[in-house]
Amino acid sequence: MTYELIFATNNLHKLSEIQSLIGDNFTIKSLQQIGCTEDIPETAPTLEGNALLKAQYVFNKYGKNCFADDTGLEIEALNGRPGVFSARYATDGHDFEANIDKVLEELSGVENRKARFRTVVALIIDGSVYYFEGIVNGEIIAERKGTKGFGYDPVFLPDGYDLTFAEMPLAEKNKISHRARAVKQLIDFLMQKS
Ligand code: ITT
Repeated sequence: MTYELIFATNNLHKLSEIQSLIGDNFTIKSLQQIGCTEDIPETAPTLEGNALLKAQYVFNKYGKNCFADDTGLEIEALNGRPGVFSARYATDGHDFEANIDKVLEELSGVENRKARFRTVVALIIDGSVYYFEGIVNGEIIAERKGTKGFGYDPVFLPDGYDLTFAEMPLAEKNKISHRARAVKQLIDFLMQKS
């Protein structure tokens, strides 16, 4: 059976990442494909809350099964910041360069560089809510390396690798990333249902 699911995101990088992770059993549609052009507010204080807000919005308005994710970069020496504020850490918008600058500045002279990306996926099927989580541990390096990916990728070095997420081919990042891990759990769950 083929599942149709809406992925409640406007981030095309994430859509293509997830599309390449999900096989033929699932047809994933973007917000754009269902004609949803609103910017869904992400006002919750946690990743779980924001993921649910986005999924709930689509489910309520369009009556379609859907999932949404929210991701944060959690830096140990900054008490988990930028966390739920990762997208708008330096400014109101999604200014990746300014966000990286702010993090590097805050970590300047700080020895503990430990950080992790954490993704939470909220899935709504027929009104029931399910959560999935994926984590990748690593560290924040002092200068940008690489041009692939997005967000904080140029300064994130995953544990056990000597390439940042921005230096790795997408296929490589997809094998180990926070989102990949959360989506893998989502897929395993859906497989059991199908
Ligand atoms: P949507 O809300 O439309 O899904 P978004 O860009 O806000 O897109 P997230 O809330 O999932 O995406 O992520 C928040 C921020 O965390 C994002 O803007 C990036 O700065 C950062 N981020 C998320 N995933 C990342 C990744 O794989 N690599 C680097 N940075 C990432």
